[in-house]
Amino acid sequence: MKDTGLSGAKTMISVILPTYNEAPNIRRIVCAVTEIFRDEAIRGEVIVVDDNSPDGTARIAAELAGSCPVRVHVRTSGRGLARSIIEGFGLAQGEICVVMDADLSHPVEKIPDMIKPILEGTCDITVGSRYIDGGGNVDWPWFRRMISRGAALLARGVTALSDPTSGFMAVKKSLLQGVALDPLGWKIVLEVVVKTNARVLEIPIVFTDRELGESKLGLRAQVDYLRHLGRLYAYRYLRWVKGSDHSYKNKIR
Ligand SMILES: Nc1nc2c(ncn2[C@@H]2O[C@H](COP(=O)(O)OP(=O)(O)OP(=O)(O)O)[C@@H](O)[C@H]2O)c(=O)[nH]1
Ligand SMILES: [Mg+2]
Repeated sequence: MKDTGLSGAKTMISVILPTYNEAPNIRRIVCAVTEIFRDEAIRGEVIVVDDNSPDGTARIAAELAGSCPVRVHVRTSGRGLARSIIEGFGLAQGEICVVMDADLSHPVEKIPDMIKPILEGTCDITVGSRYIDGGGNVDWPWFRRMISRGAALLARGVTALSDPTSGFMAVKKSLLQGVALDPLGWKIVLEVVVKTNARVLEIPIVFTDRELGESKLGLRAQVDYLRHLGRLYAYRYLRWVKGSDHSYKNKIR
């Protein structure tokens, strides 16, 4: 067992996996996260929040409960990625919540790097970034890269995050208490970072395009992103103008 400084820590970690039709990936991701818990002596749980996927994702995840520390929550109304993650926060027993995609695009081996700075008190949130030294994208088509860069540029006015559309984050759960999170759209990382105005540290990650299953990112998601950004700009600047928030962009390290 590696000594990462995490072993012996009493802090519990909840890894939230939102899923919709991830039958080809769910077993691999839950087992991979469980292995990281074991190798790094992390006291952790996995919470699968499934939007009643017709492909049986929830059933497969539930079958793993005998061998992995996994709980499955099936939602039956109001399908939505951000909604699912917000419900996952509510179900989490851990003091730190890690949010990641279930399609193996986010590197599970980075979980220790994501939680360590929070355990050490260096920051309250970590965000996996493809756009800092050591980060990157593998097998991503040029148009996806372009959309990602464009989306980051549009968010510049509300956050200094280099990769605001990243879906990989770790957050101290106590930070979310009393914060009204908007379930619109897909970008819960951006929502949490802007609304909590917390100390954020970016961790380099290499994002790998999904090998199995289908993307759920369509035109609707892009339109929702713009609507979401509009709401975040209004939120940030109204507070700033009213003087209730002096720094309209939180510091990113
Ligand atoms: N609960 C829930 N999860 C969802 C929903 N849509 C997507 N997801 C999950 O959210 C994560 C990210 O969705 P993806 O389809 O991978 O989106 P993406 O990474 O932008 O696009 P691709 O990797 O190209 O598929 C995956 O784990 C999905 O299964 C949804 O409506 N509800
Ligand atoms: Mg994906």
